[in-house]
Amino acid sequence: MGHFARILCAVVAAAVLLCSCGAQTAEFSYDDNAPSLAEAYKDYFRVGCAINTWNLDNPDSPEYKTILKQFNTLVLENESKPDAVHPSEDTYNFANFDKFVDFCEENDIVPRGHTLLWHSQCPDWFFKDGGKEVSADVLIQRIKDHVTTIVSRYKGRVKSWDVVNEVIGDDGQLRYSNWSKIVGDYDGDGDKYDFIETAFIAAHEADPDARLIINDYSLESSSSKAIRMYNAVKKMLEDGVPIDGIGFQMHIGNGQDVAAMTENYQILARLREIKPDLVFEVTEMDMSTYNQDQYGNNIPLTKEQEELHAKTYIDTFNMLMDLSEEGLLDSIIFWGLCDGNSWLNGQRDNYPFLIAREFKLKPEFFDIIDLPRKR
Ligand code: 9MR
Repeated sequence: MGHFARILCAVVAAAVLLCSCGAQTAEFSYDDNAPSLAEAYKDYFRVGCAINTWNLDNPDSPEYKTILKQFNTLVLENESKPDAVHPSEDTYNFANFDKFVDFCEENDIVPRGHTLLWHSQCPDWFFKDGGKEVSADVLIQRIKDHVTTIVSRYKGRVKSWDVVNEVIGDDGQLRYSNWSKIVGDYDGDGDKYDFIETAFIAAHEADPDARLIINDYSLESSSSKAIRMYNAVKKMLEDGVPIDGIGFQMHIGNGQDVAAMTENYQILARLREIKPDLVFEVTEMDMSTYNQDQYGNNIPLTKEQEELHAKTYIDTFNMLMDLSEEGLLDSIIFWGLCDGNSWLNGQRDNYPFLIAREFKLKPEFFDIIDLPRKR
């Protein structure tokens, strides 16, 4: 090797060393030299998080810089739900949703819509008519108007919608809600999926290119719930309902059984026998780590718990990359920006994410960043 080539090799080696050291020494998720989750997983899936529009107010803030650095898909945590967008029959509030979609477009980020119909955070006016319970006919019309108005407004812009959220109950049956009770078996075909079908058909008519998702929790952790969802979606697909995919919320726990999750994903993957291009999205991921002493005081995680958290995340991300390689998954979303922003913090502190409070990077963040390169 000539003198010049040797110098060149040394310079390149030094630069590589500097870059990798820089990444490992990055302290915060918004640091210039911090590696990016979205970048690390670009060959597998988009990586996103749930935000609130106040996170977009200050371009110098850690949350704003973290969003741009780490994520390439986003969803609103609360501001695109029925109570926020459609508080009374004649009132739509689109200001925050508009601000969110504009921000995403300006920054090449894919926005999701969460959620068109839900039993929770849903105003009561939907179900009332002059003080009485509304009729099925009127409620069907209200569902159509609600879905059509919102989806048409963001036609071609919001690429993926949670059309309905949490319609399967914890008992494995269709959830009993005002929607299922009032609309009931409207078409007389023996099932009560009619409110769901109405919402999907209206969403598809409003934006034929949008991805329409049926979203729920515990699909990954409960085989009975996965089977119930399988049966419901199978019936609706056979009836021609335009469902494009399943949303797995993935509110999981430290030490979650990843082998069981893999099996539950495969139960729902069998829907591809009916719809070959059916997709999955991970829509609300977090990994809870409640930690209290016997007196109910918050205490820090032990080293063993932290290691278990890292291992469970590694196994989970390997499973998610497998699903991506099967062509089933192209988007995962964390339900919050960092530990301090999670809905799981209440009376008890929680540490569910890869990014800690104050946007500090945990060691497991780097494990997850390194994973795709190791496959
Ligand atoms: O994170 C949301 C929290 O701020 C709200 O108070 C709560 C109200 O129900 O909804 C939370 O988000 C939920 C999501 O919309 C649907 N799946 C479960 C999420 C966590 O509860």
